[in-house]
Amino acid sequence: MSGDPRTVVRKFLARPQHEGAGAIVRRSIGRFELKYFDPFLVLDEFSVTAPAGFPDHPHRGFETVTYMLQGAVIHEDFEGHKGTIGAGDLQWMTAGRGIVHSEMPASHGTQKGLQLWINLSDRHKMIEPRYQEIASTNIAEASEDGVTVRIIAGESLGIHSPIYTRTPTMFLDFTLEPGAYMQQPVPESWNAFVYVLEGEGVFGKSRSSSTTAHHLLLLSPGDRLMAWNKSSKMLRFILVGGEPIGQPVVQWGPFVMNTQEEIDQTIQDFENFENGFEKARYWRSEATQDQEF
Ligand code: FJE
Ligand code: FE
Repeated sequence: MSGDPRTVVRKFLARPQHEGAGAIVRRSIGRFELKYFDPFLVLDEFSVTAPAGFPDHPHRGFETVTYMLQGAVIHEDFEGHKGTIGAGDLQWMTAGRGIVHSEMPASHGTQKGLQLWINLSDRHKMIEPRYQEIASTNIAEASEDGVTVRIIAGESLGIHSPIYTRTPTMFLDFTLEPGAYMQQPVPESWNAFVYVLEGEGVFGKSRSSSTTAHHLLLLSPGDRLMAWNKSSKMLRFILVGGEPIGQPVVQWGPFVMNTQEEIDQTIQDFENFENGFEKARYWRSEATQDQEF
């Protein structure tokens, strides 16, 4: 038996705003009008040009997914984990009980990407931090009838991503040639959205109006998404879905817990270098040291 296709229920344009140290983000999820789309806390399309960036800062209680679109960022954390995330590369970071890191441009020019924050359920908020990294060349890609999909998380066209998602999540990067049509199953009970990166597309119903870059579309319940490229240019968008956690969310900047008490405890842990923040006491990123305060 087949359910109903998903339709567009809300549409947001993500306008540029300042974040971090001189960085610019187009924030769709996580802004005032859309604080939380369970399990998603933040979706930023970011743009950084040196010396701007995201210098040393902590995280606890969720995952950050960084997917580069242009250029590269260097990340380094207080465990000594360091690397470059280049165009098309993926970093799936489970902050768990605590990470302190910096995310800075790797070279001259403008570096662009997407960063998605995925909440963790109460059982997983304090797990050990973990990274899953995939270089662009190793991200599985499938093509069919003018549709190309890069499988970041979840499954499409019979291909499974190796990424382990603590909170069940799918993350697909679609490119549709002019005239192409796609249909993608999405688990019925999940929350799902589309974020358009390039071109213009028609989503949900064939007769609906088209959507251009930097727009977020929240989708109704349903078992699949349909999309059309009726334009003469390439259409690129991401389709992301996740199983709702259904728990209270208390956020204080980079800390996301279930209760105010847990947030107070987290701030104390961070200030006292305890419960996962031990290594923050003497650590400064090389990127920050280089600035010689
Ligand atoms: C953060 C402000 C921030 N979006 N997109 C406050 F800017 C950040 C932060 C980021 C970020 C980093 C990258 Cl590489 C891409 C981003 C926000 O680092 F974590 C808090 N708390
Ligand atoms: Fe960060």
